[in-house]
Amino acid sequence: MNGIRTIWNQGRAAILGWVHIPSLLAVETLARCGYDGLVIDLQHGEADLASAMPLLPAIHAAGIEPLVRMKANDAGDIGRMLDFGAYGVIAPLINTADDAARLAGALHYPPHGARSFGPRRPPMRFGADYYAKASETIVSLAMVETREALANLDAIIGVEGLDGIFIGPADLSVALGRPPRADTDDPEVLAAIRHIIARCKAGGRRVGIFCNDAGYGRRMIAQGCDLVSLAPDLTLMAAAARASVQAARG
Ligand code: 3PY
Ligand code: MG
Repeated sequence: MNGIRTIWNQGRAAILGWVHIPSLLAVETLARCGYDGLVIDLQHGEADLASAMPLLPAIHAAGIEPLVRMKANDAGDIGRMLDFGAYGVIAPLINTADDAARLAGALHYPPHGARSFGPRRPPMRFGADYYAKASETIVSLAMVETREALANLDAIIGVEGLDGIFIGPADLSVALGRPPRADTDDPEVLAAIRHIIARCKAGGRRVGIFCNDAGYGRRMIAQGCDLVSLAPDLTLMAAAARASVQAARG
């Protein structure tokens, strides 16, 4: 079973870390800080497929789930990440039910999808019969972060084979004519976020959101989110470094 799904089945929300720096040592360290999983960001982080590969088992070795945020909704790339030990997939810019169906197709073996068979790491964890249970070992979230996605929200939510929606607040803000921001309190963007959460609940789907601030993450969990990501490694490092230098200067 996937640890994130276990947390959801217990009625709790999962808290994820976010990786922009594809350093093995940094990821091994972050993986032992209490998160339920780490997301390697292939879209806006420095990792590519090759540099992400050794990070996946390192995260699993710490007892938490390795997830990836893909750089695009690409079945070939998603298949490679799954074959090498990603147990969660977040796909950006899912704007239509067709986009969502293509994502679902990339995640599941036939007859539920079109994933090609060739897992390298997952059988080490889940055994030789991985093929039969692969779908339950993976959590999957389609990112809703455009006006088009908002317009097609119920159709996207209705696609079978995905766990739910992950909200990208920066792109969503831009889509609504606001500056790109996480942790936003802009009334129109907040209304869109609340709407997405409510439609996911109504459709029986999980919902998560990218956050920086822990307090904002708590608020989002209180408003119904099943999963929040907190400040990326680079953001945490810069904030701690800035505070440290400032404190020393007095
Ligand atoms: C967004 O806020 O748009 C994201 O994709 C989070 O990284
Ligand atoms: Mg985005």
